[in-house]
Amino acid sequence: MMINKNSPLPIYYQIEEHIKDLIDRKQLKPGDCLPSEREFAEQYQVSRMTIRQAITNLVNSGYVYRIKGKGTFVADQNVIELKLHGITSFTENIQALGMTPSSKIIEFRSSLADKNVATKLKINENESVYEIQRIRLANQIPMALETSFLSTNIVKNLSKETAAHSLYEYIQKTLGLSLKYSTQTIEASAANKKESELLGIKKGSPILLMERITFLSDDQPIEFTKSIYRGDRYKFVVKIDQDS
Ligand code: 16G
Repeated sequence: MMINKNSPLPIYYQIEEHIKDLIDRKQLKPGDCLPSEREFAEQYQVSRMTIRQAITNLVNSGYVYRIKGKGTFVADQNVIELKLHGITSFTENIQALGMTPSSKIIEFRSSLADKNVATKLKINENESVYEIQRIRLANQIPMALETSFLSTNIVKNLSKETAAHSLYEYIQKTLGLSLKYSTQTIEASAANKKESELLGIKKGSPILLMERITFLSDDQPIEFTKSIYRGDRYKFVVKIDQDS
């Protein structure tokens, strides 16, 4: 692509528009990694500062996102419509939409339940729990950050490999437990620095904060999850019955 250095349009803007064009025409597809700043600078014969400005603007407009230490990727512009009736896992939801789910484990450990976690799981304070924090991705794009607490007495022998795959599949298929119902709250918030970095969004971006407790048929809580979902990616659908 030719950059017109005599144009009244700033060079970073011309580059920005060119990359947008490649994304809109699907020459760069969601999940694709962009060339590095250095490569771009060589390609366009401009400084790395100029490239950085163009990419920062693309990040801010949601066209691309950065993952620390990895690079810059083309964002999927799709918004996920998630039905809130029925207990479905992240893995199932993403697969049902024809996308590929994956997880990046930030934390996997057994710890002692603090007061809040103990109350939510109806166990004693300082009882042992699994604490799992995962970035949940769809087609390699970070969608949510989930922190789950599960009692080690009920969910036995949980491994990091299992957590990297599907927790609900393990609970239901391997342990043979059936999930009966969940209670869930949803509230609006803004991403802090750490959350924005993990999710590849701008600090202060809208997020949805969710807390879910899932119960077995004997009203025993099995999981307490605090989640952060990207506000630009999720839309929730609720079925409302006349007589409920
Ligand atoms: C959903 C649940 C989460 C659960 C996860 C299990 C919310 C809002 N929803 O995302 O509590 O831990 O599914 O998914 O938190 P997995 O079976 O794919 O691990």
